[in-house]
Amino acid sequence: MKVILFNSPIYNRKVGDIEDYLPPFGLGYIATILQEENIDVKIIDCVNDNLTVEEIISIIGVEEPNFVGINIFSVNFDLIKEIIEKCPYKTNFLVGGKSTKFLYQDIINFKTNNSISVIIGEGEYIICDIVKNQVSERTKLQSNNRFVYEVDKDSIYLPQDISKLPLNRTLFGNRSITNVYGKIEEAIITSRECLYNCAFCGGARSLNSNVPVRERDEESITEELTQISCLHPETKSIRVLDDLFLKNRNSILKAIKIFGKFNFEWRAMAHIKSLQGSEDLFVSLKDSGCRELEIGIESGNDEIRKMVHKVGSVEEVYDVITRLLDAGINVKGYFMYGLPDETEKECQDTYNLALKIYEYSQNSCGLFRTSAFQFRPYHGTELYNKINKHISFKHNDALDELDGRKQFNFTAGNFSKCSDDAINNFVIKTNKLGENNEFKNRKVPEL
Ligand code: B12
Ligand code: SF4
Repeated sequence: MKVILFNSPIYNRKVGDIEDYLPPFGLGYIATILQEENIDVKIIDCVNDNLTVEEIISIIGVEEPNFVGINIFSVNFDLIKEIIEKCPYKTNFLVGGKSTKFLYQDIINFKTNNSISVIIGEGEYIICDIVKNQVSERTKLQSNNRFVYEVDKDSIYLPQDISKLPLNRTLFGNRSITNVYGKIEEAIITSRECLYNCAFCGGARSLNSNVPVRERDEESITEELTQISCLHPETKSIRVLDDLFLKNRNSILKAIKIFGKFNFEWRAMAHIKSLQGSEDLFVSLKDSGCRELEIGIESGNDEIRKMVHKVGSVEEVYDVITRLLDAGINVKGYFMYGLPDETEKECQDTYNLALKIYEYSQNSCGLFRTSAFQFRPYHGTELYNKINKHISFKHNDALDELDGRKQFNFTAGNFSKCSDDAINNFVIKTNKLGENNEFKNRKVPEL
């Protein structure tokens, strides 16, 4: 039995200048469990390896896998359809990822004689039984050689305790990334599902209420960090990719304790409301190695923030972030422009907030940098449903001047009250804010 898992391509062409990409963790967890079951499995990362549809299909022809697993996103739906429909070789397709919940009806209609199994939810346990043809739960939908499985809170295939899930990082090959601070970095995931409910996000709680939020315990995270130190001793920094590592005061204390045992610098996603009230811990957080927190600020206008259910007011955002900067913790702020019916004035409010924080950071110990996007409606999200029309994605070449960000510059159109040029300008000038602040040249205090 042979399985190939493809981290799906996001471009429909070769890209000239290769950027740094994170390895596909979801596929890593799946491949690890398949390996433990003695199934021959490999991961091919089409994004990192810059593979075209034709190249992917020819790999399937050469390797002759019994199963081809592939993840699908809103932005690359058409590419996955093309791969599956154009593949002339006999195999069985497995399609997974966050968006399958809203796309499965379309996926099972792809035109191919090969079988297609769509997995909604977490794939590592069910995939073993699919491959061995011994699934013990009913399909959500089945017709001819099309199968839809759903792994929700009632499924025996849901990993209830994610502290016990193994991840064989050697499956990713040597993928260390040098971060913006010049440190060799590995990423980890410490939780699944999110507590928050942002109207633009496929991970929002209201869309995933049939799957519980789960976190890894201290021992499990410590073990993974120890493994990283052994496997990649050159690693100097850890990036925590999930949203809940610092979800409240207790988890901040847990983070300080875990990283206190290592010599790593670390960076993590965080939320204003999760940090508020724990400002007294910021210095200890910094002392444990916390170099940077990445915060989804999104908008600098309170009405827009309410509309997208972003918790915390503009004032609270400013307060918490300036306190972090005072404590010497750097902040990366994410911003979004072009939300449905957003006006130029509302976009300007967002830019003004970014600018105000940036100006504050000029005289603080911590640095501030930015990452700005054009809003994109992802299938199934509240804003997607509000827009309620057929959406297709294409690359926005107008943003190509921004270094290292092409992988994120997709657009599905403009749903705001601003012109395309205005949105592009806001995205470009907000991204450049971070660059302008001599970020890379300034002597950042070493920990
Ligand atoms: C961290 C993250 C990233 C990171 C790292 C992703 C990675 N390489 O692992 C980065 C920044 C690289 C990233 C990139 C993108 N991301 Co992202 N990302 C996330 C985030 C916050 C967490 C994902 C995660 O790691 N979860 C933990 C792992 C273990 O779970 P998982 O990846 O979902 O995989 C599990 C299941 O989904 C399933 N599964 C996944 N793939 C497959 C495949 C098969 C065959 C099977 C059977 C099962 C299966 O089983 C896995 C194990 O349980 C989610 C939001 C969220 N809360 O989930 C968004 C999210 C998944 N991303 C999203 C998007 C759109 C993207 C991009 C397309 C953005 C872009 N460039 O335009 C790219 C895709 C690039 C690519 N091909 O990898 C959307 C997807 C929505 C949608 N409808 O498409 C989400 C939901 C966020 C959002 N804003 O709505 N992302
Ligand atoms: S954007 Fe982040 S905080 Fe908001 S729902 Fe999605 S994963 Fe949660």
